[in-house]
Amino acid sequence: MLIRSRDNGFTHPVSSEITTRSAYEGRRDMLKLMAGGVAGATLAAWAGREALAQTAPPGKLAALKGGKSDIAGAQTMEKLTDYKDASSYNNYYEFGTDKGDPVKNAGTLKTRPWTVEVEGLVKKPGKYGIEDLIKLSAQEERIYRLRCVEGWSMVIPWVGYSLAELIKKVEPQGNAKYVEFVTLADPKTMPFVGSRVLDWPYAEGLRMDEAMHPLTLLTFGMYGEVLPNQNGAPVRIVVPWKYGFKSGKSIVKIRFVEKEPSTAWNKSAANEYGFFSNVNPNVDHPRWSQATERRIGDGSGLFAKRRKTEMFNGYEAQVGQLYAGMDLKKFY
Ligand SMILES: Nc1nc2c(c(=O)[nH]1)N[C@H]1C(S)=C(S)[C@@H](COP(=O)(O)O)O[C@H]1N2
Ligand SMILES: [Mo]
Repeated sequence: MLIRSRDNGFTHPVSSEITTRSAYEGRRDMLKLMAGGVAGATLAAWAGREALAQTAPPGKLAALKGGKSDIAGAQTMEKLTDYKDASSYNNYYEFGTDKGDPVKNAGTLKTRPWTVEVEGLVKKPGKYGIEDLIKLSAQEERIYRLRCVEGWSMVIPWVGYSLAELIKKVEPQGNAKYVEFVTLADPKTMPFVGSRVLDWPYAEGLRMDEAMHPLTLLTFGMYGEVLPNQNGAPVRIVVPWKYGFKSGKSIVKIRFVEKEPSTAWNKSAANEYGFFSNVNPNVDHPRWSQATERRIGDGSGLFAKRRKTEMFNGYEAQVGQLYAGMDLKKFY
C-alpha cells in the first residue's frame, strides 16, 4: 500500500501493519489541529480512514495523554490491536470467566474514590489517592505486546509511568526483596468474588529487580484515555515480558516483603503457573505448547494465523540480564 508520509512528504510503500499505527497517531495529530482551529481541507484529508475508527477509542472516557516514551522497548511498529478488541476481549475473573464477561459486567466497578496503600518494608509507607498517584510522575505512552498464557496476544498503547518512580519515592528497606500487588476484591460490585475459581483477592508479585525495571509500567490509561473498567481501572500493572496474568488489575495495595509472595494463579495450580511466568516459547504449559500465539485481529477459528512466540515476549534485549544463570525450566 502507498501512503504519504506526514514527516517528509515523500510517498513510500509501507506495510498495512504500519498504516494502522500511523492512522492512530494521525488521529492524535488531527485532534491537535482541531484544537488549534485548523479546519476544512485538512480535516477532510483525514476523514474516512477506516483503520482510524477501529483503532481509536470512541472517546467516552476521560483523555489521559502520555508523552512518547523513549525507553528501550517501549515503541513498536507493529499494528495496534483495535481498541474495540482490547476493551471487549478480556480476562478479569472478578467479573466472569468468559472473555466477553468483563466488558458486560465491570460497569459496577467504582473507581472513585480510590486509594492505593503502600506498605511493608519501606521507609515511607502511605496511602495515595488515585489523583495524586496519577500526578506522581510524568505520564508516558508505551506500546507493549501483551501475551496471555492461554496463547493469544495484543499490542496496546498503555499510558502510565515506570513503577520504579513510585518505588524510589517510598524508599524500600534493605530487606525488601519482593513487591506484592493486591487487587480489589469487593463482593458487592464484583459478581465472581465469592466464587471458588480463584482465592480472592487476586494477588501478584515481582522480584524487586523486576519491579524496578523501567519497562514495568504503573498503568492508568490506554489509547490516550483512562483505562476502561474491564482493563483494570483505575490503576494496574503491566509487565510486558511476562504472561498477562502477572499484570494485576485494579490495584489497592503495593506491599514490600522479604519472601516471595504467593500469587492467585500459583495457589490455584502451582505446576501450571509459576512465580516468574516469563513468556518463553521453549517451556510449554503442562496442557499446551507456548511456541506460538494468535494475535487478536489476525482472524479466528479455522482462519487463525499463528505467530511464533518470542523469548521474553520480544523483550529479551531489555530484560534477559535479570535471569542470567537461572534455569528457566525450573523457574517457570
Ligand atoms: N485482578 C485481576 N487482574 C488480572 C486478571 C484477573 O482476572 N483479575 N487477569 C489477568 C490476565 S490472565 C490477563 S491476560 C490480563 C488481561 O488484561 P487485558 O484484559 O487488559 O488485556 O489481565 C490480568 N490481570
Ligand atoms: Mo491471561
